[in-house]
Amino acid sequence: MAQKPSFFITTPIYYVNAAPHLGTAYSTILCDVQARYRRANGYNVKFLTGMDEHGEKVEEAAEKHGMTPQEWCDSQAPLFKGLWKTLEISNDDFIRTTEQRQVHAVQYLWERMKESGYLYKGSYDGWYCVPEETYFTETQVTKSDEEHHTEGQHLCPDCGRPLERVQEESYFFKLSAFQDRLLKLYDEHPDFVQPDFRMNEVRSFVEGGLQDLSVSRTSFDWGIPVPFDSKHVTYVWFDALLNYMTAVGYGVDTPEAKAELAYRWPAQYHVVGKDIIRFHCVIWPAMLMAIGEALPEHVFAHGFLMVRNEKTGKGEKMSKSRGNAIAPQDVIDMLGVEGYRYYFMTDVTPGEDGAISFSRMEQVYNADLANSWGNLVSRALNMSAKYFDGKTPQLAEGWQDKPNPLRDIAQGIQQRYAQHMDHMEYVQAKDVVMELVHAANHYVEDSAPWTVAKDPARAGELADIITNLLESIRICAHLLAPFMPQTSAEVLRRMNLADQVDTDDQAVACQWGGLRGGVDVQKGDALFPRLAKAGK
Ligand code: ME8
Repeated sequence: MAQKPSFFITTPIYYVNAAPHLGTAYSTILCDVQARYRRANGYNVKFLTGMDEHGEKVEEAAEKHGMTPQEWCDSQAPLFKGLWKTLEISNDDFIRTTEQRQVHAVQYLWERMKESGYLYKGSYDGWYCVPEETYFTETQVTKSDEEHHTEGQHLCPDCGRPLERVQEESYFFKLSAFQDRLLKLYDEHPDFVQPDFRMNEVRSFVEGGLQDLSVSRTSFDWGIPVPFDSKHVTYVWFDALLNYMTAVGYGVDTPEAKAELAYRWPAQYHVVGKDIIRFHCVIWPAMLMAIGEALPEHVFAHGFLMVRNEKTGKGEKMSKSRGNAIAPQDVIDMLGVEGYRYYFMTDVTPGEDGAISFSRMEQVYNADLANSWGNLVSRALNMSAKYFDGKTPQLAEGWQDKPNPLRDIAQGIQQRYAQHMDHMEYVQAKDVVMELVHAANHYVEDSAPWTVAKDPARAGELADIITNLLESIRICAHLLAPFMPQTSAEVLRRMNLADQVDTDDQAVACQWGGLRGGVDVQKGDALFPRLAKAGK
């Protein structure tokens, strides 16, 4: 049997300087929805996430907590893994950069880099931002100082926090040699960076000229040792970016690992926040070019979650220091996990910065989930149970060919939805599904089954109405499954269709006609009880 096509998708690996938060959860759920969607469409998915454990920032966090860096990282792993489990993240692997597989792969990379001729020893004298783990040149810093009128302490041009002066022996990666090749890559693969407006940002950065990159540190030791020069440890980003290949067997000399790498690499998607776009769209492809490896197909850079200030109506960057950070648990307490996933995936446009607020969460939850989707399911299942003796109606021969308004909307719905899902356009994909949900709710009103039920002569008509409703619900459950897996599974189970839950052919599953007639239905509890008022 032919092997399924591979779909390899990754989140950033998160620093363990702080617990996971709404932002990191956002990137992770974005990937999870895509991973689930691809599994339902016949792909053999590898969905990778993990933790970025080296570097000064993590070392400092450990010190602050009176632990060794390794103890600190070990203490944080359960927090990440726990939140991902709670949020129904279906990752197939969880990589930690302190694992032996990563140490091995990074050391293998050093040897390949040395052979490539793009590595040289020198000394770094410049600025370093520890919170961003990023180097800045004198010019970048001065320019930023002029703009922000800072005196005395130099501040990071990106995050505004104090910079560290670094003077140390270092290995350099000849990034400057890749300018033309990178520009060619962007020309030839305009969808390498998505959404497209982010590509312009990357291109103009590269057009402005590239500096060689310091890729080892000698002033501290929380990093992977350079195999041929033990005084040096690997710069945290040089280590971190490689995780994507480590997880699929890079540098391992066994037939299994080589086969895995050939099957999985290149990745289809690296999903990242806009803050780390340069690392993924400039440095990472240049590293891969240097060692002669294939480049990932797409880097998808999403915007930042902003908190809507209820007074001004404007979005503010969510941060602990502003006191406007929202903890994932607060949202889970209010919306439940499935409501949480639905809200962030369908109300925040992934490419752009998204303003979020508790009042908007409540609005979306009540309108889409409680009043529309949840209400539709409970009405239809209740009526089916009530009018058909606890069962779905018996299906008349050729029922699926009978014209009706819901069937019309359902025609080709999976294809319309897929056009958006393929490009992570989740808001638009949700709109395609909600059109059918809304139409089905209107259909209930228009066809008034409670009236039809009073007339025994109209029994056939009643069966048609309930059948059309249940069939629409079945299809919507399939299409909403990547967003709300538990709810969709529950809806299918209540209709005695548990065997359809893990379909790997969504297009077939969504064809009009998959309902089962004359089987028990369960009314069950309300899927999304209406929220009375904003939780906060
Ligand atoms: O940068 N809104 O890790 P990190 C949306 N270790 N997403 C947000 C966000 C917000 N307000 N805040 C953070 C690192 N994120 C490196 C990555 S990858 C080889 C190494 C998300 O813990 C977003 O995806 O600082 C951002 O890119 C990532 O968290 C940064 O996570």
